[in-house]
Amino acid sequence: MTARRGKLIVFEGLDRSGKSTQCDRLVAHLRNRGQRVEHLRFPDRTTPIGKMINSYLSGGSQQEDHVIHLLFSANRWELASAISTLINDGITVVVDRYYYSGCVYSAAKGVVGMDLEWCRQPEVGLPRPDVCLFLDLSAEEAAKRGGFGLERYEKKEMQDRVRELFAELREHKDEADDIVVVDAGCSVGEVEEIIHGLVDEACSLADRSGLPLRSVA
Ligand code: T5A
Ligand code: NA
Repeated sequence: MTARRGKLIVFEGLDRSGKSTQCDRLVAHLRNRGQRVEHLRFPDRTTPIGKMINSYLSGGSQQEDHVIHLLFSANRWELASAISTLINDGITVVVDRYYYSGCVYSAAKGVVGMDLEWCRQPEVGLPRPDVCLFLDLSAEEAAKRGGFGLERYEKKEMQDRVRELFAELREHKDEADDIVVVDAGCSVGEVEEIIHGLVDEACSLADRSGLPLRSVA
């Protein structure tokens, strides 16, 4: 019998839905259970490309819309083979935002020709998650968790469009199978409990099927 591969678990959702909070908790929980886990986040602001993205998001520099879209995607491709290697070595990878954000935030800008389908193309071939936990929070609940920060996309009009496009992406034939919607409006502990159950289910399904790590199709 070959050793079990690690799993690719992604957190997505609107701003302030609790992605980073729940990522940290899941990583700690899996490590407590003795699993080997790597914690990643996109954008990864530490690489040269990530530094360009950080400067763009914080308003320190401008980028043409197609260019910044491709930089976000390139920032994932920089780590793609490392992610595959970790998973094939039996290490589970938990990721805070992934290509789903990549598609919807760029498409939300309304640039002619940059629709969801166009934005999705550079992501094809990336490691495909075993499960994407979409933390769903109403605009009202999100507003209670504090106002917008200073980063480029933290504006109401943009956020409303992002919300609509996430809903559209969840209907896409490939993403529909991978995305699980989690009600992120309850307490941190309650959301965490729900996530543990969903992660256990997705991981045991992957183990039972013996499916190798797939690619975004
Ligand atoms: N982007 C990203 C692109 O355009 N293209 C891409 O390809 C990618 C990957 C930066 C921006 O880049 C864009 C999207 C973004 O605009 P980021 O750095 O991930 O992305 O964004 P952040 O601003 O760091 O994260 P968010 O604002 O989205 O917040 P989180 O991580 O969802 O929420 P979290 O955990 O920090 O919690 C927010 C607050 O709520 C509280 C927390 O304590 C915190 O104060 N909280 C709760 N309160 C009550 N009940 C709960 N259940 C709570 N859970 C958390
Ligand atoms: Na975050």
